[in-house]
Amino acid sequence: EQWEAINEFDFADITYHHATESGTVRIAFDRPAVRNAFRPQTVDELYDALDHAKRQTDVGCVLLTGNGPSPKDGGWAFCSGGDQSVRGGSGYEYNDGDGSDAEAGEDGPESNEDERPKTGRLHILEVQRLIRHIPKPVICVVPGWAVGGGHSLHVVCDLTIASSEHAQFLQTDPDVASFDGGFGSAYLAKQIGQKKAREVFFLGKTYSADEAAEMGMVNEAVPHEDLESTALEWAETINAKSPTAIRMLKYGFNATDDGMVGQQVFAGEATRLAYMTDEAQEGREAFMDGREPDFSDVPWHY
Ligand code: 1HA
Repeated sequence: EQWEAINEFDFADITYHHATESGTVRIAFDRPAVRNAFRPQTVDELYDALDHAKRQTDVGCVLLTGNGPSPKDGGWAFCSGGDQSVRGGSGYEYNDGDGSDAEAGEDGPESNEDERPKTGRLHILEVQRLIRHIPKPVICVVPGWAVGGGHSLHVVCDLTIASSEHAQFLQTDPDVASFDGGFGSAYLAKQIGQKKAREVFFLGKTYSADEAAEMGMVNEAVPHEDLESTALEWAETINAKSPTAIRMLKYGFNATDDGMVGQQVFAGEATRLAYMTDEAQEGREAFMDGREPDFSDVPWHY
């Protein structure tokens, strides 16, 4: 078995695994009967898993995917976006025991009912930002539908690999009176061009994995049976490279589109590197010793 479950969480809507032979984790939507639509609990769990993966210093890459096929009809999905059955007046709402939470079991949402927000939530955008800022590549592995907010998640990931047979890319946001006016659309336009991105949202056509690769929003379409092994190989290739270089490159790619926050994240990493120099030691030690710092030996590099 190439995957080992990470058991310290009690997830109901996602699964979380560590590769046995490399520093890669696999986070998967696990609601295949609804094409892996996300409800608030799903988003909370996804955030926690990504945040955990972020903190693991032996993890280089994250695979984000969807489990399948559907037990109902055999259909495959990465994610079909927000669960429309729990969408209320101000966002997606926690659902109180009307049957739709039944699969969560005893330790599901009922157990922490008091902590659950009373207002609707749109916090998938926080997950988007985490994917964007996590200091390691996130590879989106698309085994089937990537739709609506699920499509936008693939857009935000660093790389996307898709099943030649089953992956389908579709933007339904305007059909359900929703709109991702951030990364889901504007960043997509950076990937595939303005005209094509407007087509994706305004016409709502369905694109195959090959078409999506041709457009430049998917890196590669591969046979379904090779999808996960190829993704794992990509991750292993990346994991063998310099962690600092990969991190600086990710933040370098982000910076131009992330404004001052992009600069801040990139600069934070530069600060970390600077703290490792003799110069930084001298600055700190001089302060602690109560003397003026002596930087006279430090070269003015050119
Ligand atoms: O835009 C945003 C946001 C923007 C800003 C800030 C936050 C945002 C957060 C979320 C979103 C969005 O995600 S809006 C877009 C929401 N998603 C959709 O509009 C997609 C709706 N689903 C579909 O169009 C289709 O189901 C499909 C293209 C994904 C698959 O079609 P297919 O293969 O024909 O299967 P289908 O029979 O339609 O679906 C299988 C089952 O999954 C159905 O349930 P069943 O009849 O078996 O009981 C279907 O109802 C269910 N299902 C699929 N997608 C969703 C869903 N149930 C709830 N929510 C879904 N999104």
